[in-house]
Amino acid sequence: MTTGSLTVLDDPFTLARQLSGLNLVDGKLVQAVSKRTFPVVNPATGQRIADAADADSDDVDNVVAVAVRAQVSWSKLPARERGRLLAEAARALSAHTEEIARLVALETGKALRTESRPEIVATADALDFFAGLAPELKGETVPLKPTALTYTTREPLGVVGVIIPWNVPALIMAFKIAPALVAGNTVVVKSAEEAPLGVLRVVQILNSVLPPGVLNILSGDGPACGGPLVNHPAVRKVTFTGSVATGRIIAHAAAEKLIPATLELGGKSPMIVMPDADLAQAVEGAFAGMRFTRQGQSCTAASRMLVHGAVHDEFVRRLAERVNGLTMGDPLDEATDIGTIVSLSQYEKVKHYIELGEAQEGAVAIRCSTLPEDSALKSGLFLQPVLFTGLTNKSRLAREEIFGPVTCVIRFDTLDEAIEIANDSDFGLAASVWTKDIKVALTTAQSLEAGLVQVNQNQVAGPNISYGGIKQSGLGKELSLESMLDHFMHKKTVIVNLE
Ligand code: TXE
Repeated sequence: MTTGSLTVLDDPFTLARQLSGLNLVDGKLVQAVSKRTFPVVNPATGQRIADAADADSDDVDNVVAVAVRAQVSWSKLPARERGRLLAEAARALSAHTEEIARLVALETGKALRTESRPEIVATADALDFFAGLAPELKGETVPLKPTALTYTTREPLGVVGVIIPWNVPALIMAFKIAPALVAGNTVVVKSAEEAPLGVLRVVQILNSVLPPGVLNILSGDGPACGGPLVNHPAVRKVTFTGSVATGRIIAHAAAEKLIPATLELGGKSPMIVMPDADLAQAVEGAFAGMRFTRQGQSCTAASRMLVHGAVHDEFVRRLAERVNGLTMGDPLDEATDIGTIVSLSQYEKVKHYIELGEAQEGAVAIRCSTLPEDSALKSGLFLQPVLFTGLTNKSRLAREEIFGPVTCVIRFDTLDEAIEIANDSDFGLAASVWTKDIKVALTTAQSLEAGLVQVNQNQVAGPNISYGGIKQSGLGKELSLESMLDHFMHKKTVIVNLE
């Protein structure tokens, strides 16, 4: 099948080889200036599936020059025309959902049915959502004085640097590139080392519709490629999702240049289960909120479950039973619920936390699901989900982002205690409260220190809600009209003297 100028390639191994060693600059697939590459590994088998271009500052200089040139004509297009092109590009992407989902499953280890396919469907939806917001790039008139006409216009910032992680690579990229492009900016993306291929394919497909140079992507090492991108004098805004440590480096660089930076960092999101909660619903919410099907590799993962003593044991029993029912296996197999951890370094990080938890007095580790027996997967980075009980909020497991299938279930006796524990964290990304009492729900939502609070649900989000954390979870907001207007544009005021 062919859509636009690109043929759909359902075999992810062939597609990976075709994209091997390439970046996309000015509408063309090109090697890195140095011609260097690094291997891309399938975490389910440990085998190398392709190489990725190892771009550095020379590539950054080239691509930023391209993006600066392209921005002149892109910003002059009527906003609705930019939106129309992005909507058309989103449709082209939809026709390639299956092949990209398979490629993302192959390089990240995320199961196709439960994670990778829904991600690509959501990616096209996010692009389409922002495409539809093009008519909203409006200014205002201001009643300064009767003898002056005062108005504001929204203007793009210029070239935007986008640095993305590997956990939800295509969707997180869409959250950033879509508002940036509709606003009239041009974009240079730096993909994550672990997942460079799926997003390269997404950008290639979008480029079959968008003018050349408007949307470009490099793969490369964080400091060697992401660093020069952030520091490049012509890059006027940076938007980043990743670790707190890298977020700090990027924030410093942005402060030095005095450009805005949006940072989506980690989380340690609490989920408060009150004794009157519908327990079946809360268990299902815990299951979805912890994102077990993604091996807990989610910044909003409900990784601190605060459960009232009256329902604690039953909650743990039911949650363990629910997670036990999941099938772990080859990410490309439709029967698989849980695939692998993304990389060896993440696998070792998560295992270290599990060992730490097991060494703590009083902690009980409940291991769920069974590792796959398939011998072809014996070198895969499979890890059984673990529920820890008997930990306190002071333990490292409850304080640090593990980014794996490890949950702490902490017992509490009063709502005040639960809120105190929930807020006793360096992070403030998401939180939820589970109760049938509306007053408890609303007062708790008011007291929780988080960018997103959900009541009797978890992980139900969409591109039209504002998203972003407080404390060490980040700076600025993503998604919604607000992110496009406030974070990818500046407001210019014009005063016309009528005297
Ligand atoms: O993150 P990094 P890593 C958290 C999670 C995870 C930990 C480490 O806890 O275990 O971070 O993951 C680029 N200048 N999250 O090592 O290093 C890098 O190349 C510019 C939570 O993957 O932050 C990649 O593209 N860029 C998170 C991106 O930053 C740099 C999702 C993320 O890498 C750079 C991912 C530099 N100096 C990890 N150094 C979430 N909030 O969802 C690295 N990069």
